[in-house]
Amino acid sequence: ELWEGIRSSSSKVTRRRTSHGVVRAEMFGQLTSGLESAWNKLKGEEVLTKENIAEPMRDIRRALLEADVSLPVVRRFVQAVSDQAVGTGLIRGVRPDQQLVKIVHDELVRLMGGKVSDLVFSKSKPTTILLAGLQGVGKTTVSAKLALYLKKQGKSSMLIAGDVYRPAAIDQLVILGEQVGVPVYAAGTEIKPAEIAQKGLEEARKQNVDVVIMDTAGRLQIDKAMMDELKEVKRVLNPTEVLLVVDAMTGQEAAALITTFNVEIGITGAILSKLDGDSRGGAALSVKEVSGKPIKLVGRGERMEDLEPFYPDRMAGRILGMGDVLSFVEKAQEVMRQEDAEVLQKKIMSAKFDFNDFLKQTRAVAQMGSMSRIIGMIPGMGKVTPSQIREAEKNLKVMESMIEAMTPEEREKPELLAESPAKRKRIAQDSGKTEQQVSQLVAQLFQMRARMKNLMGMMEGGSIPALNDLEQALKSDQK
Ligand SMILES: Nc1nc2c(ncn2[C@@H]2O[C@H](COP(=O)(O)OP(=O)(O)OP(=O)(O)O)[C@@H](O)[C@H]2O)c(=O)[nH]1
Ligand SMILES: [Mg+2]
Repeated sequence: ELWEGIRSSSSKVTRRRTSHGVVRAEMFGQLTSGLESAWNKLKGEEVLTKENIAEPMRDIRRALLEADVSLPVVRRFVQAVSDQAVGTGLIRGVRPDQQLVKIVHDELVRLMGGKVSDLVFSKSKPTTILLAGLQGVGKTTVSAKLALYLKKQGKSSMLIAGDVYRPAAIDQLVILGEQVGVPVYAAGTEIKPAEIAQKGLEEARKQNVDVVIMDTAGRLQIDKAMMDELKEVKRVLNPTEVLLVVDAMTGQEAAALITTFNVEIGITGAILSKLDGDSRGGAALSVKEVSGKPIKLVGRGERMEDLEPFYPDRMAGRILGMGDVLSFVEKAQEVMRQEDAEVLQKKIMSAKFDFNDFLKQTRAVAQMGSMSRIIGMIPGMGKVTPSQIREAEKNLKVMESMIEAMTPEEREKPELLAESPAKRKRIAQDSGKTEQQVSQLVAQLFQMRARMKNLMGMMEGGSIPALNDLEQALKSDQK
């Protein structure tokens, strides 16, 4: 049964929580220090190698597993980090341990979904948000927090009290609603949640609020009754967002829970609560990778203000706790990128391929042996017939004779030929070829230039004016 695993683990969670009691460790403290030992092992190393990262990678693996990140996620993560560590050269001026910090950071960001995943708002009012989750995870608190969060963004909202199993739950929401100055729609406990949703929605439309947030009842474990109720509410509310509130302390179980809820009722994302508590990081790191659903918001305390978007990069930064190293490596990377760009620029400049280069190339080809040998070495070129090869070799000779008829200046500046039909005519006469053949050769050279630019990923505009004339000439030649 799909829920079995989660059922058995929820008791584990309770145990864990009671054993930790009220002691609140620094968020991710253990993970941070676990990772630290990885960098420390690289101090004094000159480069990153397969051998010298083995030990640090074991530390990273252990730190993640101890933080309760799910095993397949840890495996993929460690693999990705090792591949990059030995696959990418060291950034100049950056120590191997610093570079590894950066690689781990970037991979953590990717693991957590990369960018922040914003709440979605519907085009027509009201946007509806359905909150679900197990008992005590913080749904009711999050409802009010979210209303306040939206209020700060200038959006009005209304809370709907959908927990009909405890009158105290309704009171709790009413009190919190008052606290944040947001209306609460409550209809008592005698009516079905789906009906409450319906009526609440009507009321919200009447009051023209921007967002409706519905709180629902939590259960100790997932059960059919809960899922059926949520499905029913979902059908009526047609929510823009279905957010599952999960307790950060439950580690990778949170990710499994999100997967189950998503399969059962379909959710749009998660809210990770109690991240200020004794959370070891497993939930934050596993959710996206395991469930495919993003964490949209995080709760970081009991106050109404303690709700914020989930920023993967900030979270990774907090986990590593090495902001200075990260910004240093980023600066070094930026310098490298600039230098690379300059080198690339120069390459493109030098790809001012002229007829001398053209000749050099054709002669190099001749030196390497006959065309047939070379073509034979190119994969997929096996079907070229001997007569086609002879044809190609003949073409090369034709080209050579035309280039030989050019003045040194014309060879260096093919534009001169592109612009001047008279010059092309002279070359044709001197080399004993037709004007069309000369035009074709010139066009070919410009095509090669363009292709080179293309190859270097630089096709930024820059059409060659002279080429237009040449194209005209080619057309009239052909006539
Ligand atoms: N430290 C901390 N406590 C939180 C956070 N969010 C909620 N809580 C506390 O967790 C407890 C349960 O919160 P509720 O909002 O009542 O949880 P719930 O999911 O509505 O619970 P049920 O309705 O009983 O299922 C309360 O004491 C909250 O103050 C958080 O981000 N950090
Ligand atoms: Mg509640």
